[in-house]
Order: sequence, then structure tokens, then C-alpha cells
Amino acid sequence: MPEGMARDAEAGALAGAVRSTCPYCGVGCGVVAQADGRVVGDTDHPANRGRLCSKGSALAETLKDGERLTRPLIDGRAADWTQALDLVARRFKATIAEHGPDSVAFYVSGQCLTEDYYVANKLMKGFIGSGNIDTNSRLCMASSVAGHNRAFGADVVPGTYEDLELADLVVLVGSNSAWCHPVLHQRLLAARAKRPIRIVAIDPRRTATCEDADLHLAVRPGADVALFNGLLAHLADQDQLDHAWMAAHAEGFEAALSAARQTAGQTAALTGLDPADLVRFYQWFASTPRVVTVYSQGVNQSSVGTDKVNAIINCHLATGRIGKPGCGPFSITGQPNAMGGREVGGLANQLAAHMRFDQPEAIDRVRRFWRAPNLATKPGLKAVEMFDAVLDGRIKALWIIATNPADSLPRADRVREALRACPFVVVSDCWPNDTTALADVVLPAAGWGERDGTVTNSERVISRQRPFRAAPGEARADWRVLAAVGQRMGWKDAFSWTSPAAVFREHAALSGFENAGSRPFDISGLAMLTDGQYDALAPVRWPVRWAGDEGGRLFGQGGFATPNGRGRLVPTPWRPPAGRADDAYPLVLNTGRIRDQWHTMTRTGRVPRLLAHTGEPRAALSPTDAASLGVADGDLVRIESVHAGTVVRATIDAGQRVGELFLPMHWTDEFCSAGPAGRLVNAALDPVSGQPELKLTAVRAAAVPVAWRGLLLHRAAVRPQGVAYWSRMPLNNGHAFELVGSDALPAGPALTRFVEGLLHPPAGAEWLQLTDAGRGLLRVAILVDGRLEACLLLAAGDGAQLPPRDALAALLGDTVTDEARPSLLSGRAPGGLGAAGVKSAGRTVCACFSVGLVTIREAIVANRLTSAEDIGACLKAGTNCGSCIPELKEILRDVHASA
Ligand SMILES: Nc1nc2c(c(=O)[nH]1)N[C@H]1C(S)=C(S)[C@@H](COP(=O)(O)OP(=O)(O)OC[C@H]3O[C@@H](n4cnc5c(=O)[nH]c(N)nc54)[C@H](O)[C@@H]3O)O[C@H]1N2
Ligand SMILES: Nc1nc2c(c(=O)[nH]1)N[C@H]1C(S)=C(S)[C@@H](COP(=O)(O)OP(=O)(O)OC[C@H]3O[C@@H](n4cnc5c(=O)[nH]c(N)nc54)[C@H](O)[C@@H]3O)O[C@H]1N2
Ligand code: SF4
Ligand SMILES: [Mo]
Repeated sequence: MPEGMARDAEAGALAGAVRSTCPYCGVGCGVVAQADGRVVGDTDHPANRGRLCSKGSALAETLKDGERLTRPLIDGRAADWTQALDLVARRFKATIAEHGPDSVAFYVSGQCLTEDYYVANKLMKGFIGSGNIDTNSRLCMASSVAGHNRAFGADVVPGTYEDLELADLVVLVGSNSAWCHPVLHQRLLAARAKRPIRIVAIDPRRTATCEDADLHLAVRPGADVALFNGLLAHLADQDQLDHAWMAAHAEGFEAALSAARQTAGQTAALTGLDPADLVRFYQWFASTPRVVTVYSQGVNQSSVGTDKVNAIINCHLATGRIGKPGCGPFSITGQPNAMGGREVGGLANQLAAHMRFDQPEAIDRVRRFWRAPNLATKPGLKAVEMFDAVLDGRIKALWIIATNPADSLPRADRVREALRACPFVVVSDCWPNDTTALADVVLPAAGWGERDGTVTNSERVISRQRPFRAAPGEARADWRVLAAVGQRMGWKDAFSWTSPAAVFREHAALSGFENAGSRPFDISGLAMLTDGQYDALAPVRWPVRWAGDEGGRLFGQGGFATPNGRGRLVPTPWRPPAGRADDAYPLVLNTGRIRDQWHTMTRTGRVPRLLAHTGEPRAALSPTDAASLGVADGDLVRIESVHAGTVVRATIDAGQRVGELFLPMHWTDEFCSAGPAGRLVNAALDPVSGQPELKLTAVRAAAVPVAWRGLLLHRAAVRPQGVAYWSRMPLNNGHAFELVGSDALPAGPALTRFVEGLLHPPAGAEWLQLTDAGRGLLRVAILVDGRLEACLLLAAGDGAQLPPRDALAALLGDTVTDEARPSLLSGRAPGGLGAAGVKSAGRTVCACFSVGLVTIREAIVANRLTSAEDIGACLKAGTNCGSCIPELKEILRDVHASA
């Protein structure tokens, strides 16, 4: 049993069970890993009180060792840890000796634990002596960090989740919280069920979140600054400011207001919004003392992202609506430990423990605390620039930890080129992915359920991730690997911790070192935890300045971390975003998330039921654009930017603004021929934060002809060749592929080559094949030792002749009897094989209970259901995480309308 599994506190109540924290989003829900193998919500955790979303509910299903990285790899060959660690230390040392400390870099992640992050930052900034450590939080939270620093003097989220429940108006800006922060979203809806809370959603698309809103403002992409400048001007004109609070606690109002001045007509023109809707929103904001403005990637991932953040914060400072119950600007973080990374200084422009490079006394303080020989004295390169430096040879050794930049960075092809060009690339990950494929050294990491440490969520609550299973093979915790390399590079004492608790104590002590109230991030009250207390640590909100202290809301009574203690309103004059359509690229591409997938799918892409709701990366486009392109739902469309082109299937979505496409960020080359959306995406940077504009890229689109469609079922995760489009979904016993072809099916020997390219049949496999050129049908089954290895069904035209997949998929891997063979090619469920009578439940709507569309529609009719609650009572759908409730309502409307 790994250390930390036994908790002294509630050991009795939790016999055999381990409390931990969900590894996905920044809501930071508590989970309990039970002895029976289930992972359930922790009813004692303050973030979720037992609730989990679809992804959290499926965590137990991700704990399969099968495809994990289990041994270090050097040039693709298995090696032992000693060889790998020696090599990494030697190559980094040699590169530094020859080219200086800035010739090496670390690119880390908000999915690292605080302890991993602390060790990485100490090694790079304190001992190697370069600022070149940056994190994928650059793609995620950097604009919020910069906005917080400008307004508050420190990177602080002032409020708590409870504020959303206490507010009378919640404004969601660029946040699809129904899908991306589902448990927090459900908390808000539960509070609204008890008393009126108005919700305004500001998003160019009509998302699931907008379905829950009282007002949806479909803002023109990138125009949020104009929207909030208009609000500030409105508040001033209507005399709705809190002058007394500003006089005591803020500065910069006049300059901010003069930069925000614009006419109502200008606001409407810039934002593309109906003036009446704008006035409605402005009046609600002005007349509601308790307002929380929640914002996420629609704000941050923009070339004007930092100004968006400050335009929002300005309105809160001008009305004194901050740090009080039910009030405040609220940046919700994406990753489970985006906050922890910011706390340790994981961003290239932060030093450590919220101290910055522009404070000479801070540099000196950190140098003394670490006894650091070569402390970095200037910021390093930010993510996008870091990979530019790798490409042009300034960086010659790179270590990537817990992130997949070959897919998730903008201009992904260029990032891959950089990785190929780099003399030495180390990647620490749990699974093989598009980045490990380009590494010289791959280090197998202990993952969630195995690793041991802390994370901080969006409301500053520090929680433990605890191990409850052994890491597969030789996988190791990242902090241990980093510390081992630090020691091998010659810094024995500085990297000599023997437990995560010891790392955490040092981090906590640094936060309090010569602090004396000058830095809000102070957890020195946790610096004396014993190993046992660390193991038993209950969720605690910072600041924690002394043992037993616990942070609450900040800045309600001023006390900002600026030199004079005042919060700053920052002028945010209107500036159009960099990404915009032109004659050659007349559309714009927006990218983001879907409900049941997490990032580049290394974990969620292996769980069949999480691909049942959305199984492919479809491009959403408005009916108007679809008509002008001549594309029907499910057809192929080619999308091109100046950087790259891709072919995906289209979804026609009336919630898309005309001229705008949306593509999910999740699919990679492992899952789909289209590869990552990041290939197309523009790398325009916000000038203050360096965050790339992932939400806005000029593109053009064209219909791609469809000659045939197909279904491939395969035991192996092959990559089909010679098709216009494929995408793969995992099954319990193999994989299902959607295929679409643009060219007519070949004939003769070319047909065999074509089938081989799709199926990659193992040597010695037995083939069954049926071709009906007249009907445009091709069916192939492949058996290995009498078992069904793969099954291919193609049909010309719209694919109407393809059989339902569920019955056939059930046979994959099974022995096929002689009588059953013909049915493989007929595509009908064979009798006598146990699959007959498998009825399709339709596309999954509720992922928590695997309830399909057909089942729901039938139940509505049969039982005369009239509400989402009725459906829940009948089928359980929507009763766990609630994320599918907007869709249940839509289905109800549709069924009743067609009845
Ligand atoms: N299911 C799921 N949940 C996740 C994640 C996941 O991968 N899957 N990832 C986590 C992470 S790391 C993050 S950062 C969060 C992100 O959480 P969100 O920010 O909520 O997610 P996104 O889908 O990236 O973007 C949110 C919305 O911004 C809108 N948007 C685009 N441009 C603009 C604009 O100019 N103005 C405005 N107002 N809106 C705009 C998009 O249309 C989109 O609906 O989600 C976290 N939670
Ligand atoms: N086009 C587009 N691109 C985007 C975005 C977008 O909205 N649009 N959003 C951006 C945002 S907000 C984010 S946060 C990023 C996310 O992008 P990435 O960070 O690249 O996404 P992940 O797939 O979460 O990658 C995490 C990797 O860490 C591995 N891993 C998990 N746990 C551990 C561990 O304990 N140790 C180690 N060593 N490895 C581990 C996983 O297997 C996975 O390969 O994507 C960004 N890119
Ligand atoms: S909302 Fe879902 S993904 Fe986010 S922490 Fe909670 S259970 Fe995990
Ligand atoms: Mo993120």
C-alpha cells in the first residue's frame, strides 16, 4: 500500500478508501477512491460536496495500465532509469557549459502537482540560472495573471465559489461553464432554483451555457473590451459608481473612464449587439449590488486578452464590487493546478511564490532562501516564443512535462518542426502521444491515482491528490525525477527531499519568507506540517499565515498588493483583435472544448462512454455559411488558414454566428485524420501576457465531395490510409472508425491495396470479402485464429446502407462460427451469436448513466414525460452531473413539436 493511503483523521470512516482531487478542471472537486474500485464524489469537499461531472464520474475507467508508458525510452528503445537520468543530466550540463543557461528550457503544465512545479522552477530559475521555464498556463491563464497583476499588484482571485451562489447577477464571459466547469455551473443553477439569480452569457456562440442564461449576448469575437468599456461609461453616466469606496481603495478611475468613452452607437457597432440588449445588460449590472463576473478562455485566449480582463475588473473596482459576499471579478482556471503553478512561479515572467523579476529585493530574497548560486535575474521566454527559439536553434535542450505541445500550441506543425530540429528533447508523460513521438528521451510518469501532492483550485483552495494504486512498471513521480536530475547536475543538497511533504514545506516557507503582509500568497502556516499532517491535510484556502488560519475573500476593504495598497483601474482603449477575416480568408475559426473530452484525449479518449456524446471533431457552422458552401450536416469540409489545412465533417449549428466556425481542440493525429485544431491556429500574442489568440484565426472553407462513407471496426488502433477522413472511437473490445472517401472506390488489384491501407491486416489473417460494384458496396472481414480482428463496411453515397454499429461491434474479438460468417458481410446482426436483438440506444446524451437519444425519445412518448426532471425520474439521465439537462430540454421540445 503506497504511503499516504491511510489517513489518521477519518481512517475509520473511510476504511480502504482514499480521498483525492479530480485531475481535470480547475473546479477542483474532491473524490473518494473506494476499495471496490469506484471513484465517487467526496461529500466533505467544499468545492463539490459530493457532485461530479461526466468526466469525473468516469475516472475509474481511465485507470487501465494497458497503454501506459512504463519504462524510460532512449531513442525509442527501453532503457533503465539510471541510464536515462544520467543522459538527461549530462546533456543539459553540456549544453549549458557550451552555450549558457538560456540555451536550455523546461515547458511544464498546470497538470503538474505543486511539488513537481516547485522542483522544476527551483532547478531552472535557481540553479541552472535561466528564466526559461514556462507552462501551458501561458495558453490558458496568462492574460488573467497579467490582468490581476496590473489591477491588484498580485495574481489573486479575490472571491470564492460561494459568491456565485450569493450573487443576484452572474455574468459569464467567454466561459462555457455548463461543459467546462460543470460542477460549479450546477452549483449556480441549484442556487438559482432556490431564489432568483440572473445569468448573462457573453459568447459569440450559443453554447449549452447560454441555454441556462436569461440573456445571451452573441458578441462579435474579440469585442469584449468594447462591451465592458461601454458598461463603465454607462455606470458613470448613470451615476452608479461607488465613489467613496474608490476614494479609499482604488486609483486610476479618470484615465480608465476616458479610455472607455464611446457612444452607444459605437458600442453596438463594435460588439455587433442589439442596442436594446446592451442596455438591458448594463441596467441589470448597474442596479444589482451583488454581481459576479466569471470569465475564462473567451477572454484570456485573445490578442487583447489582458485588456479584456482589466476592462471587466475596472467595472468591479468602480462599483466597489469586489471581495464582498456575492461580488467580484472571477477568473476560473482551467487545469487542476493552474493556480499552484502560478503560486510556485512556473510562468517564465514570475520568479517564485508570487515574487517578480521587476523587484530587485525579491530576486535577492529568493537567492538567499534557496542559497542559489546562479539565480535567474530576468524573465525567460514565454511558451510560443520558447518554441520559436527552439526552432531557430537558440534553445538546444528542452524538457517537456505533462503537456502535449505538438497538438496544443498554435501552429502545431511548426512546433513539431521545432521538436525535430532540437538537438535534445526530453518528454515526461504517462501515455504515448504526438509529443512523445518526437522525443529523444521519454520518461514514464506516475499519473493520477499514483501521484502524491497538492493542487490549488480556482477559489484558492489547496487540496491533496493522494495515491491509491501503484504506478505501472517503472513510472515515477515527476518531482522525484526532476530532483534526481538536479542532484546529478551537481546540486546535491538543494534537491535532496525524500517526500512530497518536504517539498511542500519548503514551498510554504518561501511564501512566508520576509513577507510580513506584503504578498497575499502566504501559506507559511503550512510550513511546519509533519508528514502525517500533510497526508491528512483537509482542503484549505490561502492565505494561511499561521497554523489554523484560513483565507477568505480578499480586497473587500482594499489592502491590494500594490505599493500604495490601492487597486488600479487600467485604461483599456479599444483595439481590434489581431485575428480577423480578409478577402483570402473570409471566415474566422474559434476553437474550444466539448463536454466529455479533456484536452488532447490522452485520458478521456480511452473511455468509450466519453466518446458516445460527441465522437468526432465536427466543425460547427451556421446554416447560412453551410448553404453558401453547399455543405449538408455530416458532409466533409476543408478548412484552411495561412498555417495549415484540414478536412473534418460539418455540423450545421444555428447557434453559430454567420462567418464563424467552431472546431473542438481535442482531436489529435492519434484519433483523427484531421489532427489537432492547433495546426490551423494563429499565434498572434497578447502584448502584455504573451498568451496566444487561440480563439480567432482567419480561415477559408470549401466543401469536399463525398463519394462513400464507411464504418471500420478493428481490434487495433490503426491509422487508416487513403481516405479523405477518418476518426477513431475506443470500444471496450477495440476501436470503431468513421470513414469518408472523396474518390470512387478503386477496382481490381488497386482495391486490395486500398483495403490493406485501411485495415493494416496482420500477416496470416483470413479475409472474407464482398464487393457489389452495382450498389457501390464493399464489405471485408478479417479473422485471426478464427476470431474477428476487423470488419470494414463501405457504401457509396450518403452511407444510408451502412448497418448500425453496435451489434457488429459486439462481435469484435469473438470467435466467428461458420454459420455466422455470412452475416459479417451482410452487415446484419447475426443470429445465434448473442448479438441479435442488440438495439441501438442512439447517440449517448447522458454520459454519466449512458442513456441514448433513442431511449430518451421513446420514454418521452411512452411515459408522456414533460420535463427534464421527469426524464431523470424515469431513466436517471441528467440526475448526476446535470450537464445534459439543456440537451434533454431540447429533445423534449423536439419530440413535443413533432408529436
Ligand atoms: N469538458 C472539458 N472541460 C474542461 C476542459 C476540457 O478540456 N474539457 N479543459 C479545462 C481547461 S484547461 C480550461 S482552460 C477550461 C476552459 O473553459 P472555457 O473557457 O469555458 O472553454 P472554451 O471552450 O475554451 O471557451 C469558452 C468559450 O469562449 C468563447 N469565445 C470565443 N471567442 C470569444 C470572444 O471573443 N469573446 C467571448 N466573450 N467569448 C468567446 C467560445 O465560443 C467558447 O464557448 O476548461 C476546463 N474544463
Ligand atoms: N486550439 C486550441 N488550442 C488550445 C486551447 C484551445 O482552446 N484551443 N486551449 C489551451 C489550453 S487552455 C490548455 S490548458 C492547453 C492544454 O493542452 P495540453 O497541456 O497539451 O493538453 P493535455 O492533453 O492535457 O496534455 C497533458 C499531458 O500530460 C500528461 N499527463 C497527465 N498527468 C501527468 C503527470 O502526472 N505527469 C506527466 N509527466 N504527464 C502527465 C497527459 O498524458 C497529456 O499528454 O491547450 C491549449 N491549446
Ligand atoms: S467539474 Fe468535473 S472535471 Fe471539473 S473537477 Fe469537478 S468532476 Fe472534475
Ligand atoms: Mo486551460
